[in-house]
Amino acid sequence: MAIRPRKPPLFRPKKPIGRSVLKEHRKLIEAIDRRGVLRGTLSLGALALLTGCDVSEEPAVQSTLRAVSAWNDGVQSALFRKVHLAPTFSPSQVVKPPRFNAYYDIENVRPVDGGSWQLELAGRIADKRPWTARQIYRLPEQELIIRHICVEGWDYIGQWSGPNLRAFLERVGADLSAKYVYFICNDDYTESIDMACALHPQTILATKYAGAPIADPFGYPLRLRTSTKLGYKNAKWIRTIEVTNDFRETFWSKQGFNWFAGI
Ligand SMILES: Nc1nc2c(c(=O)[nH]1)N[C@H]1C(S)=C(S)[C@@H](COP(=O)(O)O)O[C@H]1N2
Ligand SMILES: [Mo]
Repeated sequence: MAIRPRKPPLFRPKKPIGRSVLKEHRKLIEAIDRRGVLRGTLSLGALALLTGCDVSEEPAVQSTLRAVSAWNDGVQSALFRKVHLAPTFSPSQVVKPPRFNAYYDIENVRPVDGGSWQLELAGRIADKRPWTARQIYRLPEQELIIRHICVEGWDYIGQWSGPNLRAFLERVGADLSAKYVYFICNDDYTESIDMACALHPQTILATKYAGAPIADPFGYPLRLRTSTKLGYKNAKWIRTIEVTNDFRETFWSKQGFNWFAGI
């Protein structure tokens, strides 16, 4: 699928991604190269995604996006099966507060009332009883200190914790052989991930940032944090989780951005 944004470029990069991203992903880049996936223009784009090189220029961001899309989803899935762990960092590197982004400005965030909020479950899940925030916050937590990479060309290291998504899906009797996990959000944003990403050991339903409940702009009471996808796959203010075999376009994929958006 080629990227054809219907509107003028939405993203205006503010800060180039550091060279360290290149170092962190060197092994992965080499692994991909060995299998001959990166060729010609594709290699430039794919490397740009993983390295963040040259994404300080808007045309470069666009070409990166185009290349990401050209990077066949099936190939990406095949690579993923090797289970690459994303690099993790130390607490001293964590940016506080996290850096905000949404398809609207921070002033327009509508906070979710954690007291009345419920997580709804849909699709191929045996136990669809809704969850309160209190119930979710009582589940065992996993902490991830990982880099968030937005296609706008900026990144930051964040410290997220909350229940492991795989453990949660197992607990509610989700069909783990289904293809997709969808997230419908309180702001009517939608995102979905492939099941391999949902089951990845570094994918969590985040409830906390730097040890405290996530603040309103960053997805309170519940958001996704996956270490293997671009920023926009990390749905904030989750209202419904659905497990399904049906592919549906999501908020950004409808606008031409790559649906897979990761490794
Ligand atoms: N519900 C919802 N989730 C969302 C978005 C959004 O607009 N609505 N924006 C996405 C984008 S583009 C990014 S980069 C990250 C930003 O997360 P942060 O504000 O915690 O850094 O959230 C993602 N999740
Ligand atoms: Mo983003």
